[in-house]
Amino acid sequence: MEQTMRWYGPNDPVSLQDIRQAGCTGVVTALHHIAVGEIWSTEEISKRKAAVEAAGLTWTVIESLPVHEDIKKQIGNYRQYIDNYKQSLRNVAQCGLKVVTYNFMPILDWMRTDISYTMKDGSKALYFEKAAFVAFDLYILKRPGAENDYTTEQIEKAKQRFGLMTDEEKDVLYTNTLLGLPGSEERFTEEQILAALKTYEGIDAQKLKQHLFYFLQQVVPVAEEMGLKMAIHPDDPPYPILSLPRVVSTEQDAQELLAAAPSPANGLCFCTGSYGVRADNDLPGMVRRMGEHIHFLHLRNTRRDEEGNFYEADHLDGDADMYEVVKEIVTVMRKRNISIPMRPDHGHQMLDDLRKKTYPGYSAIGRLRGLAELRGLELGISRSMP
Ligand code: DNO
Repeated sequence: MEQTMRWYGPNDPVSLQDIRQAGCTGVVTALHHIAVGEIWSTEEISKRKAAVEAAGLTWTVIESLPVHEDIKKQIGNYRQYIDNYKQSLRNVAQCGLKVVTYNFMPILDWMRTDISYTMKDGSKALYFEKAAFVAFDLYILKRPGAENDYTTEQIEKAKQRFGLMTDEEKDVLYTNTLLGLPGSEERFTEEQILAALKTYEGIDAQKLKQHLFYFLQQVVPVAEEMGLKMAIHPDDPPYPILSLPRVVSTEQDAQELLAAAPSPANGLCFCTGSYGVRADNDLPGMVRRMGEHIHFLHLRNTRRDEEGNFYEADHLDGDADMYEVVKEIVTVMRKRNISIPMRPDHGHQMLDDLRKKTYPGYSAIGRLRGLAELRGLELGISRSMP
């Protein structure tokens, strides 16, 4: 696998040099300063590329080229935004980039309730706690109709959980859920998110899928012509939240979207952490069956329980059998005769990271640990495979 780390750009407290010292040959990054929907110009892309290359690293994978909300809803200026997207694709290809990561999650990107969940060894992890999330939905956001989405037992647990929270904890929960994560492009107040949710009324999973397929049918031919690979990131967590449909959560979802615009350019960002939260996703089997279309890998592990809580475990220790997953990846790479770009997704805050402020999940040492373990795993597997 081609080893990379995500770099948020010049303001990222983790420097390009740190990333190089971790053993990466490249970074994945995005032009976060360009508003969603606007065209990425070749000047801006080249500037970022030069900065990366000056540090002795390469930039071939974009994460993310975000999809405007109007495209997901097919309202307003969505045709214009699709044209802009196509132009951005042409521009990034012209600058020599190869893979474009994006997602199709409505309004919000990934979601956690706690970004400093203390592990037994004192390191901090990201955590999704169901009762806290339900409490947020029912008692902080006060989303109309929210109670219909949960069982009586879940509501009871959330009520108890909320009753025990201090005001400060409530604030932190709100920040984590709606503001904290860099994946989300937008910053919401309660009123804004309620208004945004309203704009999805009438858009169910089937409709959102149609919109995704239409988008793919529009942009994939351009990507193919330009020699680019599109890589859709799955939903995180992989199920509907706040009544919003989510349509990239299972193997069937992935198979359908690949079939909707058949092309070598239409592919996946295979994120073991996101798909792996569902017990019904067979990760090694997914790599075996869809390996041709995996253009980018996020390797990370989670540990889930029956209540729907999950925390981000060490990379080799969680519900995903990382040995089996990497074995399948090595097989796919041999068959395709390529090295797929990979990043150790997220990492614990540990050692000196604990005294630093980095983007949640993107500490230097935690990711370095994940990367080192994954690199060793791959080497061991490929050396022992005939
Ligand atoms: C979280 C990330 C996601 C991802 C986007 C891709 O750590 O994996 O935010 O970048 O969903 O579009």
